[in-house]
Amino acid sequence: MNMDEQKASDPLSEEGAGSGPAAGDSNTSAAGVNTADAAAEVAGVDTANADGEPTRLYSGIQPTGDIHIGNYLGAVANWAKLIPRYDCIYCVVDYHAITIEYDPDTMRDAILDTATMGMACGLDPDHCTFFVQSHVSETMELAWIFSTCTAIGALERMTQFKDKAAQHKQNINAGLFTYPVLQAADILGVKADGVPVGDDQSQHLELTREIARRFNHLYGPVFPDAKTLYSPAPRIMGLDGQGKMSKSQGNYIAMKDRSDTVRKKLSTAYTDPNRLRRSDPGNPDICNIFTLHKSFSSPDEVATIDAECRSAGIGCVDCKKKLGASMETAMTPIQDKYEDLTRRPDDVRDALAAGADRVRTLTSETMTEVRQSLGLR
Ligand code: AQP
Repeated sequence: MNMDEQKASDPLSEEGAGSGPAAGDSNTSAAGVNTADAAAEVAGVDTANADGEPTRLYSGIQPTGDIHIGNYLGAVANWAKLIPRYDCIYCVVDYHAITIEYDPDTMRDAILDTATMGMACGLDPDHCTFFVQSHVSETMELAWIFSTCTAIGALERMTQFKDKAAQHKQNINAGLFTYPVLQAADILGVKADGVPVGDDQSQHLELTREIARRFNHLYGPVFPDAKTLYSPAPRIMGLDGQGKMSKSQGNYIAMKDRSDTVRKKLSTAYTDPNRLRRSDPGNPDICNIFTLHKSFSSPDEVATIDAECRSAGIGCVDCKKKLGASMETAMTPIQDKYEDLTRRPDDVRDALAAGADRVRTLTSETMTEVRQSLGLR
């Protein structure tokens, strides 16, 4: 399958360590999509590998709904930019998705759809490894072993578990609780030493590092210390201004949404809460619409909007109209690519199968080492 080449920018900033995950300063491509360097983990958090620079990256996305612009800006767009520079392994994490209630009749389509949109967003299987989690069963074996290296107290502290348990009171299952252990097995099974994610995953990745250290301490040095890599926009807020943009909260713009839908959703989106009248000066620093401009609009337009918002030269309605136009420019080629790929589902399936073959080989090699280290075989 031939996909469009992704334009490479330097995706990891060595100086990024210390700059933190603020959604902000960006360079913007002619296509209007943010191409700024990804900042590495915040200062003070242990992230470094022995030689500092990761070589193999792993990350995943759940097939729990439409990929939205939060997933895209926080993760998937960055994954695509990292492809030319690293050995990138990306995954549709269906085993993670079954930790909440779901419909088995639609799951197969949801997995294919997530993979299709991922490819349309630039996860070109000719240049990275892209697969479905449940196609590699060796990872589950590693997850079991890791569960013996994981303190229950550490899992109890996971804020995502607390949030999901509150959202799914009728189904607080053991898989939801041990979700980060499986995530650690996904990452470490392929010995990835870099994990590009949105900032909602920081705590899970700290646990991945703890699990690796515990295993290495008990059984010998097998696993790398996986570094967290943030995109330039690691947290996109929901349109309701109530928290992060989430599939489950319905506060999102889907990558599939065409311009009419985008404009409609933007028209009611939360902005600077202190700007009550058109004549009030606004504060772009606390406006989610401005954050989106930084990801979708050109640097010149961002600078103009910043100045005009602060001086009340532009109102929120016009600001949103400009954002809608920038988003249309950036999203239309992706949507066209997605539609093209939906007409060739077997190409998508074949690419995913090839990806699973490679990951199975890598994880099998790791498991041979792991079983020997454990004294099992
Ligand atoms: N709002 C966001 N801003 C920045 N990054 C985000 N990510 C998710 N939401 C935002 C990043 O997207 C990647 C894939 O996420 P996921 O699908 O595996 O799981 P999620 O974080 O649970 O996604 P949602 O949309 O928020 O789903 P629900 O509602 O089910 O919780 C990850 O790298 C994530 O950081």
